[in-house]
Amino acid sequence: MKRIDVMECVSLLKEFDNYLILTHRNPDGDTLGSAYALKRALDLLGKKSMVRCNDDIHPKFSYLWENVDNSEITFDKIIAVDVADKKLLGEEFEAKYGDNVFLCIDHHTSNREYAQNLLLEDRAAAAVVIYEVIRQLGVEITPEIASCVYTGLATDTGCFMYSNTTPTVHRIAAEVMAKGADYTLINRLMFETKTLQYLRLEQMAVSSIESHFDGKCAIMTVTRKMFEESGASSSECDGIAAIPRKIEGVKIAVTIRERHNGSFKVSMRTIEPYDAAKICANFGGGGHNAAAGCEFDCSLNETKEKLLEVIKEEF
Ligand SMILES: [Mn+2]
Repeated sequence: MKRIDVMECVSLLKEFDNYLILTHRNPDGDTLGSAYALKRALDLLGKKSMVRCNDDIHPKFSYLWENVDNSEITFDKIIAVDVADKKLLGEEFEAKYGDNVFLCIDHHTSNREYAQNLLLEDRAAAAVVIYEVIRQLGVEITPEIASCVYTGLATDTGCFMYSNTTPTVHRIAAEVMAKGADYTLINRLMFETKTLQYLRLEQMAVSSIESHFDGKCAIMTVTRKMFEESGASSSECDGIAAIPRKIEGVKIAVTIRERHNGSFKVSMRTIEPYDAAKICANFGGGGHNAAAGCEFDCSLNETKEKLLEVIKEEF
C-alpha cells in the first residue's frame, strides 16, 4: 500500500476527528510511548481518540497515560503505531481491525505495508517518527509528550546502548529532555526496577542456558512452568531476551519463550556481522539486524533443532 511522508501524514491526521490508536501485542515502551504521544497531541488539537492494545499492559507504563481520558469513543479511522505487520496487532485485534487500518506509523524494515504507511526505517524508534509528526502538527511538545517520546526512544535503543543509537538519537533525546521528559523516573522504571518474582524467573531462565558452537551461540528457554513457579508476569519479561547476549563470546543469542497455547516465540539478539532479521526470516519472522524474532508451532526440542540447523550455517 501507499507510502506517505510526514507532511502527508499530518494532513491525514488533520482531516478526521476520531481515532482508534492501536499498539502491537506484547506492548513495549516504543509502541505505548508512540501511541500516547500521538493521543496527547490529538487531544491538544481537540480531536478524540482512544488507545487500545490486544494484550495486558504492565502497570510500570502508567505514567504514559496519567491525566489522559482514554474512554470508549466512536472512531472514524484506525492508526497503528510501531506495528510492522497486522498479525502483530494480536489475534483478536487482527481479526477485528487488521483489514481496516487507515494509517500505519512505523520504523521496522520488516514492515508489511498493510496500510497507508509512514515508514521511516532509519529512525531508531517509532516514537521518533511520531515526534516528527507532532512537531509538524504544530502542537506544543508538553513534558508529558516529551516523556512518551523519550520512553520509546530509550526502550528501543536499550537505554542508548544498542547499535541503533546514533548522534541523531542523542540529539532527539536531548530535545525531549529539554522539553521536560522525566528521564530519571523513566530510566529507573524501564531499566532498573524489577519485581522479585521476575528476578526469580530470570534465575530459572539463566539456569536453562545452553551453549553451542564453541560458545558463539547461547540458547535460553523460558517455560510456562517457570512463570508458574516464579509468579512473574509475562508483561514484565520484555528485557529477558537480552540475557544470553551478555555472555562473553556469544554472537547469536536465542531466547525461546513458551506461549500460553504451547507454541514457542523466539527472540534473537546478534552481534555484528550476524543478522538476526536474516536468520529469523528463514522461519517466517523478522525484525532488525541486531534483534529479531520468529515463532514455532512444534515441540521445544524441534524448535531448538531447527534453529541450530540454520544457525550452524552462520559459523
Ligand atoms: Mn519500535
